Amino acid sequence: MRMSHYFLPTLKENPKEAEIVSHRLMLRAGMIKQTSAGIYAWLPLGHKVLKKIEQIVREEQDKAGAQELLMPTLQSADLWRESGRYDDYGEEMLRIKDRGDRDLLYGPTNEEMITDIFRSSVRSYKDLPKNLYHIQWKFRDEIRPRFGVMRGREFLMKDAYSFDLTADDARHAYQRMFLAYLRTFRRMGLRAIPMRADTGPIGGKLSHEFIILAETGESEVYAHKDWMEKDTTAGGLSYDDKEKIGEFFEEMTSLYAATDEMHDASACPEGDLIKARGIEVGHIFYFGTKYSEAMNATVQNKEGEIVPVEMGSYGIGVSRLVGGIIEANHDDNGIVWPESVSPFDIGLINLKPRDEACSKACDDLYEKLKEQGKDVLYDDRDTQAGGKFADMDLIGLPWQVVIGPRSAEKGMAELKNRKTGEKQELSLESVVERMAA
Ligand code: P5A
Repeated sequence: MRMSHYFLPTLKENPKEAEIVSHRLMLRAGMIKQTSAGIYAWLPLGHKVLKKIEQIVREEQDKAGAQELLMPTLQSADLWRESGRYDDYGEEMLRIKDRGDRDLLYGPTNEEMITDIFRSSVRSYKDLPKNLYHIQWKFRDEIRPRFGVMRGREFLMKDAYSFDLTADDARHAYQRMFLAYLRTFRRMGLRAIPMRADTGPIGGKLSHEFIILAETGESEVYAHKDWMEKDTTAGGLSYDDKEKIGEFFEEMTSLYAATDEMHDASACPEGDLIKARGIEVGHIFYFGTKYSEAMNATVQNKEGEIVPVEMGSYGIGVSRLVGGIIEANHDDNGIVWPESVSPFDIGLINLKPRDEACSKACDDLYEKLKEQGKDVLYDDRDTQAGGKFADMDLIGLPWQVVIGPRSAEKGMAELKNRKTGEKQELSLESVVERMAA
């Protein structure tokens, strides 16, 4: 993408309304624009990151055996009357009337709708287990939307729902998602700690929040210090290995970590305990038959009895993750994207577009890198070098390639690693080789 054509409205000054670094940087890097309180338009650069995160979430859900579908944002209030949550959910729910005076709502979550989809077609234990998910916009009329996309009113969530015959099977479904979540967050370069959590309006008894530590986090959390080094990827562990997944879950949950509401200091020696602030990027629930009983979602078991299905639900804050990843990856000059979610692979800076040889070298390199399948943001604007460096650092692509008239003459370029700041003089061919590797 040529920057001279790209819609990238960067800002030099810090916007006054932004209280935390990720919000400031997202506005300054031209990633988002607020359209109403807690509601954002995703501009091209922000949209690319959102889609990358969404894709990692999707791939890891699919690997864990969940199946993607897509439910609407608008829901009928009647479903929520069946579960009893229409009145319980309170002011956070955006209620709408259609022209026929029927009550609708903009979904804050989809337990009721998925339970309705399930009950309308599944009859037998032979159809179980199932895990269905979608990645869809949600609306919660938060009293205090703040910190940009971190606590929005409209936000993108991945929500999965598991259906099982027995409580034991449901616990296994929960453990698989637990593992899938750890793998998902690691792929984004995040250390997310699973913490025992309160179930709130979703309900049930067993619940974990996945928390990344950050000074700007909204909640107070407690964790054993060993979490800072713990390997949470469970490499080699197969989703078919039920027993090992159970053991992995036991191992992970035996190391202490809890949110404020669930904290019990007697469960962890004071000297080993870390008290910190955290950002909740995911939340999983096992709530058994809460919805299936209320909404009559039943199957026939092996003995021919009709029983309510055992359910769980599993959320990831996809749009919140964009902010969360920036909180964990930035410096004084801007964002430092992990490669897996970076909006482009490489930023190419042409220091002097009016210089014919310099532009030729840049244009050639741009084409070669694209041939290698690299996504390149090419700063071909006829503007001051200082501003180009600043913009490129601000938007945080992992690699920068800089070419000026002098280096072009020698067939050389400067390759900079955004994270370490390390710079290297390389021939143009070596740049292509290095980037392709
Ligand atoms: C689990 C999936 C649920 O809604 N029902 C379906 C369950 N859980 S949750 O914890 O309430 O939300 C899941 C994740 O969504 C993100 N999130 C938000 N992101 C941005 N702005 C918000 N206002 C917001 N509220 C929730 C969080 O990452 C949360 O873990």
